[in-house]
Amino acid sequence: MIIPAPAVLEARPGEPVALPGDLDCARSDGPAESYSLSVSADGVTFSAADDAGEARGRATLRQLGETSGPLSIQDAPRSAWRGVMLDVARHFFGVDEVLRLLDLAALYKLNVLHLHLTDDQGWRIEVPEWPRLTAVGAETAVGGGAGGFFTRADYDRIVAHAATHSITVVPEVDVPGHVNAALRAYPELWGRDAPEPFTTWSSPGVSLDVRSEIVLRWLGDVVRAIPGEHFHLGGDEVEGLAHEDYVRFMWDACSLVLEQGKTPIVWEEAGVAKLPQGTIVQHWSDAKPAKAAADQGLPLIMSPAPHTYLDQKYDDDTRLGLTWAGAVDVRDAYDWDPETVIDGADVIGVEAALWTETIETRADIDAMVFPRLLATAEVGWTRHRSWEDFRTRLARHGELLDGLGVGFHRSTQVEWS
Ligand code: TNX
Repeated sequence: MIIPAPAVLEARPGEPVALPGDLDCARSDGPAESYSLSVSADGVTFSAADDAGEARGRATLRQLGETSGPLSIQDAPRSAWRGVMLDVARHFFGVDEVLRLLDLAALYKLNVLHLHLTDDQGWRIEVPEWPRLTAVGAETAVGGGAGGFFTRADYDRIVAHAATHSITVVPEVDVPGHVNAALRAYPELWGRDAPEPFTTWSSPGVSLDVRSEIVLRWLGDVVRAIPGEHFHLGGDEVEGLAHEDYVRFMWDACSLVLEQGKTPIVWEEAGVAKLPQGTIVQHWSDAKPAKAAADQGLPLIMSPAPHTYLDQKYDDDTRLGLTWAGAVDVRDAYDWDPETVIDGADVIGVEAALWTETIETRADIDAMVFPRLLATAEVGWTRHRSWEDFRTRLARHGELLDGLGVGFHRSTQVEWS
């Protein structure tokens, strides 16, 4: 039997065959991230096109457990971008929490961790030339908590651990809005007195003074200080800037990132601006600017809130989370097609997003991320999908997640075993 494996596997029936934990992997031809796995009474063979394919194959083996029935899998992802975003700005989560999330994301073959590193409520990454960003900007969080930040060594540890799973880390520094923490540290970035700390939900609507020459110099230092192939510039929910200033700034900021040899990413709002080719746009809520980006020929990452926002409640009884995008239960997270959301878009993949206005602890993360992230992972991994089939497979993954100490949400849409 040849099966393209789903992201969420079930063991196949048949005579059990032991799966060695330290199976060697050969290199073979095939698309990026592809692998082949064959299990029969004669033994187990495993090959992959590249390191990432080997990592995806090992994820499959881990899901299968110690034994399996006979199977022959030839597997490759549908989408090149399969991400999860963690907002460490509203509430800070340290290196251990991030490494744990990476391990869990890898088990379901995700390949991108997007860290939302800055927002009104906190600045979470060290920038050597601008020390007050962390000395002052990191000391706040939603609810008045202690805040915190990643040193460069911390960030390097995250990137190195992600690399062991062939996962790419994408840093986001949100500009020109969502910058209250940065303005407290360096009020010259808006040319007024330092604002009061902002520690509730939503946003005070402050913005950089994008006409000031200091701003692009500052941004250049920030982009240079954070390693990575990509740099996410935010660009969402900007208030108090003239349209012409906003669009010119987004062009300039994307160009600056490109000049540093990195790929710029922006939230969909920036699609109203003319953006340099090479920029990636992330859809989350409003089809109109996303479509404007697609019409410029720019590729899209799909994070539509009603399907991928992990900070939205599952249903009326969910203790945590927001409700502005409506309830997002497991079926909502699974039963949608990224290619039909924005007409004519070049969709490079999907990303689920955990905003953390209401999220404070590991238990909170677990309850909101799992099991919905498994649904997004499968949407990104394969076109061969059926909700009924998924919910049956997912039921058995409850045991796997339990065994890993993941306090997932027992959605009533799944008959957990
Ligand atoms: C909208 S999604 C935001 C975030 C909030 C989130 C809450 C996006 C680009 N902006 O700042 O945290 O809603 O659901």
